[in-house]
Amino acid sequence: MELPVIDLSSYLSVSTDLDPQLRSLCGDVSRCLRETGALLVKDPRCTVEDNDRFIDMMEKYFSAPHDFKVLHERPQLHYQVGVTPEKVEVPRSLVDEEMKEKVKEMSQENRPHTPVGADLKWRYFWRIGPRPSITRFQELNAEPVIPEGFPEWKETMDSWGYKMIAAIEVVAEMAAIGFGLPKDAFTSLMKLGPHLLAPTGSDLEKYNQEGTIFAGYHYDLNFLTIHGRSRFPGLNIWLKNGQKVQVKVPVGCLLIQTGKQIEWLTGGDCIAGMHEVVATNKTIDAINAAKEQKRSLWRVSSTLFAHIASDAVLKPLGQFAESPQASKYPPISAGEYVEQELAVINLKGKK
Ligand SMILES: O=C(O)CCC(=O)C(=O)O
Ligand SMILES: [Fe+2]
Repeated sequence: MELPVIDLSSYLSVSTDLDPQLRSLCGDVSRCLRETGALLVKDPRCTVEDNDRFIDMMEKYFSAPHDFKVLHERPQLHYQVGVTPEKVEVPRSLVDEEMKEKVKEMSQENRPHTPVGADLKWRYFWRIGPRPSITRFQELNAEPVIPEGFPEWKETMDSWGYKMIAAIEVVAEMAAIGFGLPKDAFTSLMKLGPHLLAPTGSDLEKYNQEGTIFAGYHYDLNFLTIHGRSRFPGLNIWLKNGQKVQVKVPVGCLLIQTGKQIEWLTGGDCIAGMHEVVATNKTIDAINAAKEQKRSLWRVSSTLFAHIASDAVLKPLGQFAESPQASKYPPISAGEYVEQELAVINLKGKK
């Protein structure tokens, strides 16, 4: 199945009232998020060159020695800034009994790989956007970590991160309009959110067997996730109907996925998109090509997690408050919700 590509240019160029054509485009955005949990977009402000500059720097970082990278680990801050080494984050599908049962019922062709341990991917978390001056959730809003020897770090991270946030904000506005909510229904809750630029790094020199799991089957706990292109394939996503899709992000496009916080705000109308990252035969082909061209064998993702502000309340908005499923989504502050999820996936409470 091919996901449609939504070009954000026409929405971006309009400052006044939306014409019927743009309203219909907003309807496409909300429908796609509802029916598939994923969306491909083109944002003229996010160029291939920006994405390449970011990936180049992260390849250099991840290929640095282990002892250097662990200097940037902050377990006392729940790993919410700096690096998370491989084998720390536990995929939800390893520990969530209900999820395990659902997986058992899936058909062979759509069934995810079964994780046997923690993820093999590394990760770097870098906050994007201003922090709240007063918050009940200090760890979720901690100051960033800058590795030594990377003078271009802050500028490169911020530049890619702010562009990703800008793209998400447009999608969030269009989705709100498409759902019949006020245009700023989501974006107003995203203000001062603990957004994270969150590239993953998977060492394909060390792990290159087909079927190796870098990120086990899981959903994202945030609002919406956005990924640029990765130089190595491997991301599989599941549509709402249970169909597994190998993601191919066309050049110049960005992939958006629904996280758990949009599921909460829409009372389950949108559900958080399930996904995994594994070495497939296409990943192996890309490894061989990279070897021939003497390119880095680190698979870097250009991922950003957009969040609802920690002190804001997650609850079904507008008409979603009346939906039969609304009681499954009781009001909870986004920060409290995130802390509960972090505890399950092994990122909270480590010192
Ligand atoms: O590495 C990727 O492509 C995506 C990883 C992922 O699912 C995540 O970071 O939550
Ligand atoms: Fe994910």
